[in-house]
Amino acid sequence: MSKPVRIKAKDRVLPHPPHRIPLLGDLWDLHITDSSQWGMKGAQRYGDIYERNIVGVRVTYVSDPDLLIEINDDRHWSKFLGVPIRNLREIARDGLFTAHNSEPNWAKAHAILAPSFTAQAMRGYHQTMVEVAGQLTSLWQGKPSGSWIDVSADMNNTTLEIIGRCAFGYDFDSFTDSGEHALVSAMLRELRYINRAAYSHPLVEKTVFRNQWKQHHADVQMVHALVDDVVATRKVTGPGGKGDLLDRMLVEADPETGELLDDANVRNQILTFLVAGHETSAGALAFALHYLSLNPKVVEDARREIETVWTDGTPTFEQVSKLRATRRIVDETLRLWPVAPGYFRKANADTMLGGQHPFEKGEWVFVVLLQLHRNALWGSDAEEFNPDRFLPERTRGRHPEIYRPFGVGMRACIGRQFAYHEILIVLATIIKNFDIEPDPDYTLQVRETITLKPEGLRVKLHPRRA
Ligand code: MNH
Repeated sequence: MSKPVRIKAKDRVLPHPPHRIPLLGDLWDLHITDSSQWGMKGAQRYGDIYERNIVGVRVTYVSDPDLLIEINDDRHWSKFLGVPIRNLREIARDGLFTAHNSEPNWAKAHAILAPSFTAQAMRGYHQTMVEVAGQLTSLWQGKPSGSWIDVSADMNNTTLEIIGRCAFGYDFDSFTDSGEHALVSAMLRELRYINRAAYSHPLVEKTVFRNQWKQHHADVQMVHALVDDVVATRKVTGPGGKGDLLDRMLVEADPETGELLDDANVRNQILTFLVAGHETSAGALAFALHYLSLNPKVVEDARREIETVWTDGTPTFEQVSKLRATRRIVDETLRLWPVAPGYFRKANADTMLGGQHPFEKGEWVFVVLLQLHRNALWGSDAEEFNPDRFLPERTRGRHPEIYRPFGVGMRACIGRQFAYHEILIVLATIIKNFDIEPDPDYTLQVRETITLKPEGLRVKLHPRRA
């Protein structure tokens, strides 16, 4: 009989950057402002499983699709709140995205909210999405043909309007020149702060960055108070009219316990949707416009289909899922630039990953989606933008773990259908109404603020005749 394998973290030997030094480890090789892209480059140098040791903390990077068969299985590995996500808890506390599996509010909120995020539930948000896409179109059509468009800014406004209205009936009035809404300014300032201070120490924050730190705490309080106020008002006035997520959260009970979400948790969920459902979709749209500006042939194919499907100029609910070519553009964009560039998982028990890498219970890995999506299984042209990869005949038989832009398992993105529905509507509306001209001087530069976005991207738009 063979002896059971002993799992000892110290027996785990993985490739790592050269010149590892005592105590500090690979600290010299830590990149804070582009950590995911650096994680991808590391995989290209050291392999699909490697590590960096940061002052004794071992960070394991995984992008091997076969290892992901184990890691993506909730029975063996589960969601871990890595530093960037843990820091978001200051805003969203035990909201869906930032809750530990063990917190009772996760299962409760998931059960209450899941029915509001099915493909069919998108009927309820469809009209709002079409309206916002229409407002964006009017804004752009009002500019002289050939005006420069700040892509990230306009996409952020678009998705913020959509999620604000669909989550809690809130109109941020982003498309007028009335200035940024106070809630938006505070929230964006918080996100920037959290991002900047991600690996800092409270003592440093309270001294060196004292003013920022105070502002941050004031912002957290202000944002919480503002949303609490909306919730309190809604409880008095009753349903908001169009039937948003807030309405549902105030009346839907957990099927297990019969309990409603408490008020603080309702607020945490609204902030979660604003944070998780805003810059992600906006980033996806911005990257898509970058590639479309460079690939007129892809635009043409998609446009032909849009014009056949949208018989009335704007889409009905059913017509959105018929936009196969636009959908392939979105899928290919999220392959190259999964705007949530990775996720963390921790071992539920001592385990021998792939039969050869020992991980003790609680040890964690970072899944490098950016590299997984460029794996050799995608072909030798994996770096190129080619929506045809997502033609049905080419996706059939694909490795099951080779494409995970929305994560996986019980903690996968609850907003996936929402994201597809809004992105398809907005992108198809743009393709239908505008020709997109690239900035010849632009080379793609990707900025990381937890999510990815194309830095400094601008395009010229030329309205098309109806
Ligand atoms: Mn989203 C979780 C990607 C749009 C709300 N989202 C996740 C995860 C990924 C992700 C990856 C899993 C993270 C992890 O395992 O730690 N999300 C995306 C992408 C887009 C996106 C690529 C758009 C493109 N997400 C949205 C939208 C919403 C949303 C839109 C809301 C309307 N996402 C969530 C929530 C979670 C999540 C909530 C957490 C779900 C849970 O843990 O129960």
